[in-house]
Amino acid sequence: MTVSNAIRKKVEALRDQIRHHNYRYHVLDDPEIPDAEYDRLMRELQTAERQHPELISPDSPTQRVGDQPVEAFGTVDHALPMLSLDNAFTAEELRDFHRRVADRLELDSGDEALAYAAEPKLDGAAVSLLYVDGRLERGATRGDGNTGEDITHNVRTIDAVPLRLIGKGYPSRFEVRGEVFMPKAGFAAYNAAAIAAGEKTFVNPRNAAAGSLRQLDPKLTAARPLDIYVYAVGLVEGGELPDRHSATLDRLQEWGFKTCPERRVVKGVEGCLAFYEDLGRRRQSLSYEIDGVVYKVDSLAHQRELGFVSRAPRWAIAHKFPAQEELTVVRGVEYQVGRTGAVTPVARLEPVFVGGVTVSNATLHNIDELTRKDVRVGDTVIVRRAGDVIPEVVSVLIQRRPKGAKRIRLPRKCPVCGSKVTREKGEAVARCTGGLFCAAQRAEAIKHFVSRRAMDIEGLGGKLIEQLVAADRLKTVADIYVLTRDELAAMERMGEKSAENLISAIEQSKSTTLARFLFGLGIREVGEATAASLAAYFGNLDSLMASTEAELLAVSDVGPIVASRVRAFFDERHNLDIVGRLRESGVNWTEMEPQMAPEDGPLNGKTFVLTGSLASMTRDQAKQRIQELGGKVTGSVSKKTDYVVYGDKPGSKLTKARELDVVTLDEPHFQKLLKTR
Ligand code: D41
Repeated sequence: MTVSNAIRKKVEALRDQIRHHNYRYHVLDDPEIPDAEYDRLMRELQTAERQHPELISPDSPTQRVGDQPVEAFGTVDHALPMLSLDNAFTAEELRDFHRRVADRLELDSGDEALAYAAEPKLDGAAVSLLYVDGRLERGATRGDGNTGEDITHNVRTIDAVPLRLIGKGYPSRFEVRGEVFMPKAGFAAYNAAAIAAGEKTFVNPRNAAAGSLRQLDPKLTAARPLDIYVYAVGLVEGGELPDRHSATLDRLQEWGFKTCPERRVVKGVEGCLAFYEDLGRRRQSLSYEIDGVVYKVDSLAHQRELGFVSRAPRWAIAHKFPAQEELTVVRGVEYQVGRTGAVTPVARLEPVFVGGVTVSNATLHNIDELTRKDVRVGDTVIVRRAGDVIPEVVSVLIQRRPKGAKRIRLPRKCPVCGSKVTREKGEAVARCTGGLFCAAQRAEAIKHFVSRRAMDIEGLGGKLIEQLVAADRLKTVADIYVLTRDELAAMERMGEKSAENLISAIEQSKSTTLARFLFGLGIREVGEATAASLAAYFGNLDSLMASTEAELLAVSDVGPIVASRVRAFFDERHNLDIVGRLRESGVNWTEMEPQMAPEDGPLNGKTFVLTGSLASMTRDQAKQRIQELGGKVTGSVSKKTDYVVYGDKPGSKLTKARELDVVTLDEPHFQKLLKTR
């Protein structure tokens, strides 16, 4: 039975529609229709193809994961070799590169007019995609640059790889090159699922991308969250491409390929350096991992004139960021005891320069992590320090493990106070049961109390607190207010002057707010936002201390766990003593009208997170404005966050917000929100 022309036409029209929406979604990042509508179109096409299997063609949008597993990878000879890139690690090396380029082109080396195409250097796997008459014919890995592996069955499963090009004017046969990568969010989700399933995790997104492409069964690749940005063309037959690299990428984008949205054309070496600085600052907030910037002489005529040496073009260079991962050796594993008694394993390392600083300690997070990674003394490990996050041990190089290296176990007793260490069922965290008997917990509790967002006592630093705790001068936070000038001046590295300054800082801290005071007490589960809610709701400390769990539950932001923690804290005689002594010492705040009734501001029920610095107000001012309007400000982004407000140099919170699809507001939009409400 032959299929009528009408059906044939209808199926083709559906495919064109779907390709168009793929393009809007993947390439332009600007979908026209909701996902549900897209799904409906896909189902309609699937149904039609099921009824008329003879209409199925490999470039149909339904045919991404149709392929059977392959037995082995075929090899592919690259018609034009896939070149490698030279590296520059410093601005000086980049200037040398520019000078060489200018000299060869017989331009003035001070010439700042030379245009470079600048783009992030993605940390993924390089691939080549061959298109014949607009259809994906073959995908290959880079391999050694001359010969790669045939991974057609796998690249087809990547949604962002067009199976059929759109638009007009593409060459009849040409090869597009790019980087397949796993975005940070997908990488984290993949690893979390792998841990939960007891499977192997990927050490970094590059291995994740490369490993995913080297699957014999395309279904496995299809389940990996892969993406691609294309950055070059190889062989081109039966058509012409523009005479500039940047314009070529623009054309590729029109035909349905994704190119990196961060790419720019810059002028001269200074333009390159400015791009590098800017991207370096924003690196953390990008949704994918990059390890530097690539600059390419934009003019193809110039590229031809420059040619290449051995395997690398003379017209391009990779300018690397400082490595975020390095190898080093574990000298020992120790346990740190935090404010709440949490016992955290910390690796003491052979010092190593990573992410721009020298690192000699790295967290192992908790016992489960330590067990899973099986870190042992003497092991060679990968340490990672990304942005301003705490350095961590990523993994062990098992093959370099010295003989006889022993497994590390959770201590049964607290290394600081000797109390029992326990671990509750289902909890990853082990805790010292010593409470305020434990000097570590005491010192941490005091550090928290004096910290900037709590009582804000400048000059009472961590080292000094530890000394004072060890000397038994500080047993609880209440002892801070009986410290004397002479006593302080006698401590190590303290002079008369600094002792005096500290005494006056302590004096000044007495005038505070109830919210800061509550936060400073370090009640478990009571962070800054909860402390502020409690303070606003009750208005004064006595009502709060007298409240029942049921009353506490009426406070926005307070659930059963928080309510029981708060109640338990104030049921403890010892804590009441401390609070009483603090008040007697003169710690005070202005009592407020209790709100009691649920707040009703225009931002009522909305949760905000702030990141980066705003130009028009301080963070505290922003926070106050939000709270005045009934909103809440918390410290970390979760699915419950309504808005992330970002200013200059935002941190990883912005990345997180984008990953979780939380609404982000820049300063003008934030201002607007404050005003229109
Ligand atoms: O983002 C990348 N990893 C990237 C790699 C990029 N943006 N551009 C690249 N350009 C080239 C040339 C200049 C040779 C076309 C590259 C690579 N090569 C490359 N990737 C792996 C080896 C070389």
